[in-house]
Amino acid sequence: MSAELTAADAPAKRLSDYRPYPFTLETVRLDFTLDPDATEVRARLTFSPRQEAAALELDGEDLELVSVAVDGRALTPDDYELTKTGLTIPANVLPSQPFTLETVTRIAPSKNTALEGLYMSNGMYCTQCEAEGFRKITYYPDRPDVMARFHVTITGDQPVLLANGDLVESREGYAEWVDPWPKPAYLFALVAGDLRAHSGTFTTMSGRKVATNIWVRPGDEDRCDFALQALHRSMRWDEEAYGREYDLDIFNIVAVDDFNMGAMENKGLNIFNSKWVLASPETATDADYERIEGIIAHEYFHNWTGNRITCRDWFQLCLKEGLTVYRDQQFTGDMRGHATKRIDDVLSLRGRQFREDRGPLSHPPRPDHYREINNFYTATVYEKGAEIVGMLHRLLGAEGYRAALDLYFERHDGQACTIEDWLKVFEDSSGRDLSQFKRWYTDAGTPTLRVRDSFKDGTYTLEFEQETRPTPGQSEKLPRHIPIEVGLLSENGDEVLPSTVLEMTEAKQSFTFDGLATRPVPSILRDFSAPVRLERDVDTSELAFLLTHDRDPFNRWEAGRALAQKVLIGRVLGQETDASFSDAIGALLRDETADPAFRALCLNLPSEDSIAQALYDQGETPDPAAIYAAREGLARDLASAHKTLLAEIFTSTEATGPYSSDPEQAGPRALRLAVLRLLNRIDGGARAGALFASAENMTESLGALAALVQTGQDAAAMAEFRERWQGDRLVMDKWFLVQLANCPPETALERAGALTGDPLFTWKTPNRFRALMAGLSGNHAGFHRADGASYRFYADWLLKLDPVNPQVAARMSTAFETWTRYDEGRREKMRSELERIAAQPGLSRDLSEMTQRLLG
Ligand code: 0A1
Ligand code: ZN
Repeated sequence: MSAELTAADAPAKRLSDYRPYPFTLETVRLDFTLDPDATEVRARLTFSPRQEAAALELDGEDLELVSVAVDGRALTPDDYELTKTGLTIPANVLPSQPFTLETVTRIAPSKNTALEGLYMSNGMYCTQCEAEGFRKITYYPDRPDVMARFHVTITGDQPVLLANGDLVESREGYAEWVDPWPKPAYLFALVAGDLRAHSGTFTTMSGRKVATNIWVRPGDEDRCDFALQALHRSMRWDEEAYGREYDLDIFNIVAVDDFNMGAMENKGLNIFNSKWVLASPETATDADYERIEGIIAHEYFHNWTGNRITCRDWFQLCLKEGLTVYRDQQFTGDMRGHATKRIDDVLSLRGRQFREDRGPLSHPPRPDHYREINNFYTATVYEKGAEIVGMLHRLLGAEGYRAALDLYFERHDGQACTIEDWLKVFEDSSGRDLSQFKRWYTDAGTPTLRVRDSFKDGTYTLEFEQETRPTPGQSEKLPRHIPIEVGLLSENGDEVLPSTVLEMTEAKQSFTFDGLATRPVPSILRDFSAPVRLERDVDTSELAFLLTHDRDPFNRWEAGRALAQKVLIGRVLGQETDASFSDAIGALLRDETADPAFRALCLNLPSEDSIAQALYDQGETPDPAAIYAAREGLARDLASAHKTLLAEIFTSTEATGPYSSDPEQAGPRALRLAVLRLLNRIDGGARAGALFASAENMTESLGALAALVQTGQDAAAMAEFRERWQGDRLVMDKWFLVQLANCPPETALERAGALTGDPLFTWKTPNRFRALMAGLSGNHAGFHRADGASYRFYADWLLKLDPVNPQVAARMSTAFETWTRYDEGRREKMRSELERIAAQPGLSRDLSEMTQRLLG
């Protein structure tokens, strides 16, 4: 069991230790005979040596080895070395010519609760092999730079038997799949079960017909069409935006209920957490629809950025993830509007990645060491990785970016690549030197960008200074190459300098703009052109001016956000605050020309966690209860100040006609719910109650429920919701989450405790565990109660989950990543919980590494 290996005995892997594999793997034949307790895997691997006298090292974990043969000759245990982590056949036992290794192994998918390798979910077999799960299926060089063509047979009594590639033979109880594209083992997939397909056809740009299927459990067929259409939109978009065509005759997506992550891009056979496939208006929210479309796109886009061109080693993870996230962000922007998409993405970047970067888990997008790679599927690798691609796009322009990507696909198709290969493509296609830019990949930490400005004799000067704090293991930081998009506005709001990208490369650098009649108002870091923390002394009137006049929608929103943050921090610290934020909100509420989704984003107050972070960044110690009170107080004051306008908007945004998740309907609905959240503070939950009673879609139903929970008067609605949806696992996840994330903080822990006793709390299902625990940790003041009781409760559950599913336990431990932000009392309490976890005998490598890093 890998759980017995603790971080203490697992040495860190280092990028600098990379060595190519000494064999070429020519062909792979796998024969599966399925059985819940004893699945037999017969593997025939043909290797040809690339070096003289190299031993054959194969990874393997939790496998029962039945037999090993080389070129048909059975080996005895004296011929090889078998350990907990693999099988080694010494060079003297191997031919110096190409040879075939045949192994037979047995595994027990029904006992696999870690959900890595081959496991079972509701009677269905499925696999998860990224990053290192294939070694739990058979002995194999489980590393992404070993790519091979797979030929797979499945024998089993399930009606549907799926694997990667194209189906070449099938009869009852048997299927044979051949994948013509060489791939690393992490992209292998197998699914077997009683499944139903929702099917379609996609005709590619060269006229080939591709069969598309969404496979689900019986009964879920009517919730698949949105995902199928999203897949077709993604396929078309990748042809149009990147010239990338699909390359097999079939594309399958399978939905499973037990899944550690969101979804997985296995070649031709994507496997999805059912949460990100199944959608109907009654059960999915507008936000779910948008996420489903985005994740379907993400996994599909991996076909080129990840599968056709993969990573040389796991240190390069952001090569495929950063680029693919960037591509899915572009896609969603094209489908649903770029301005709101950018704001959503920046909110999530700051909420997750900046938070990660500011604490003990900070690491470079391309780390140079790790113990457990599963712990590096992080916001830094994904979201910051995407920001870096976005900066390259901005620096090179649309045409330059497309030329670089064309060269990337042309030069590296079929290869396992590095960040160096990627940057070289940009250098070669643009003629630019990107050696300084590369620091974005190799350095951890979020740079702070300080700005000062001055105006004299018609010349306006912007003076920038960048600084990055030390991060774990990296104390000295050199300046980065930062694209700063700016525009200048005149005092009546006209743009006197349209958007321009300034390139900062020095620690301190000034830019001047001549020939101006009056002092302009700067709009800096438009469209959030770089993942930095901007620091500038701006007065509230200038922010209010930008909120009204900026042409750049991101910076308009950003000005409103900065205003809100200023007011909130002022309230937390007991300082005088002025009325400019409330006035600006009033102006926005009256501005019917503004996009409703945009207005909704402006009305949403910064989260308690982000206020805590802002205080910490300013050198203050955040007090969770004071933050909660300040935010509630501001919401109440805004509601009182604008109650008539808000009530009018609440009425006028009521949707008519059948539900659609399109932005045309989702935008006004988002605005309506944002307004409801404010009015709810002064109407005693009256509107929320009425909306809950009349709602016909999950967006409104859940929005109303969240508002009721916030008032503490939700008992009847909660019971009714549970009664109606108890048979629906996805909706019940929402039920668990919504009450904990939104309830008054003093009730959160008690509620969480009671919910763990609910028979529907099936904690071994990752989605259910996450719903409850993320609900609690998302209740900022409830999680950070001063007595530390929530910390203890949370840590107890991590310890309980760890032996069952270490990967999820480790990911959930990030609730503690902000422990250094708080006062001594809370810090000590969190630290002692982390130490208690770290000291647990038999702790998994996953959670052990996380607690050690968290403790620094
Ligand atoms: N590559 C997938 C995410 C993923 C990563 C790891 C997994 O198991 C440890 C599962 C999925 C993606 O980016 O969507
Ligand atoms: Zn991905």
